[in-house]
Amino acid sequence: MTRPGVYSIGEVEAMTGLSAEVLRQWERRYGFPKPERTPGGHRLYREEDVQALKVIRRWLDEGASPQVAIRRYLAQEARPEELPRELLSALMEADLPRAETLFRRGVKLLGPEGALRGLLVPVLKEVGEGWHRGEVSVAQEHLATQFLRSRLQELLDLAGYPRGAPILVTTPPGERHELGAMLAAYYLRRRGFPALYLGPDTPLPDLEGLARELGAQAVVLSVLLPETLKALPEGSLKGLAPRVFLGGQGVDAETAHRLGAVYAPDLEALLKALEEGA
Ligand code: B12
Repeated sequence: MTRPGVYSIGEVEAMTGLSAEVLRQWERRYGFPKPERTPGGHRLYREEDVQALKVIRRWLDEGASPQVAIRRYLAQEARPEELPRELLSALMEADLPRAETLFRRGVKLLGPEGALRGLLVPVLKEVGEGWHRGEVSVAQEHLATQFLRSRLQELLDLAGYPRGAPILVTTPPGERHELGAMLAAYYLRRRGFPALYLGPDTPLPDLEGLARELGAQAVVLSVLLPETLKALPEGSLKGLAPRVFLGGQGVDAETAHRLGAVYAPDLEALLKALEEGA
């Protein structure tokens, strides 16, 4: 006899159609479900386990493998503090459906900006740092960065296209780190600024030409590698657009000033400067 809401393995078998043998095997292999034990060692499953197993059973019937179905379920249930670690592990295992589920859960729990700050940026940094240390292969880094870049692009597209004189957002020539620029474009669009993200590594004459053609109100450059700015002559960013902003970890106020641009220490400061200039 079991307590209400608590079930023996036989009862679970009857309710879910999953055999006792399968339930024990999953527990050994995947650590799920994890029943309590009676003093005599008998397994006791909770109501949540039964509900979870019913969902997983449905996915198996639809053709998923047990491993995929269990991981997908656990991803759906992950707590906010577990999300970065779980997302990183899904990306390192090239399990993109699980990564997708985790990212969507992050957006649901933390909101789009919270998911960018608290999930996407930390995971991207962790992957990049792993690559810099030689612990993550180029192929793994590409797959993970591509996935994260696409999620950011998706949010950028959903942020709409505010009207008005555009703000061109890119990175300086030679700078391939592009997530900072995409993040800046996203923040601007969310605040109603017509930011256009051009992709990274834009030659300055082309940038100036496009800015003139579109009547851009500003150019915003994200800089991670200080070397990309070193070779540029004094005042060389000044004429790109009526206002030129530089931000990111590879630039400081002095360098920005030397090049004829305004230094934005962070995204809030950039928004404020643009609002004031409007
Ligand atoms: C991911 C990453 C990569 C990826 C880039 C993928 C991509 N498509 O973007 C890969 C693996 C390809 C890569 C390559 C390289 N990388 Co790298 N990379 C990183 C890493 C881990 C994260 C950078 C990133 O994208 N961050 C995401 C952004 C959103 O976060 P953030 O930079 O902190 O930005 C915040 C603020 O700065 C601000 N911000 C950003 N941009 C802007 C713009 C404005 C206007 C404003 C207001 C604010 C703002 O907002 C963000 C939110 O808080 C950093 C290390 C680190 N911990 O930062 C190294 C790092 C930047 N890389 C570095 C280097 C050296 C390289 C390589 C040269 C290595 C090599 N030998 O090939 C290449 C160069 C590529 C190139 N030519 O650009 C160095 C730079 C050192 C230096 N000071 O020169 C770092 C610091 C690593 C290190 N510890 O040595 N890298």
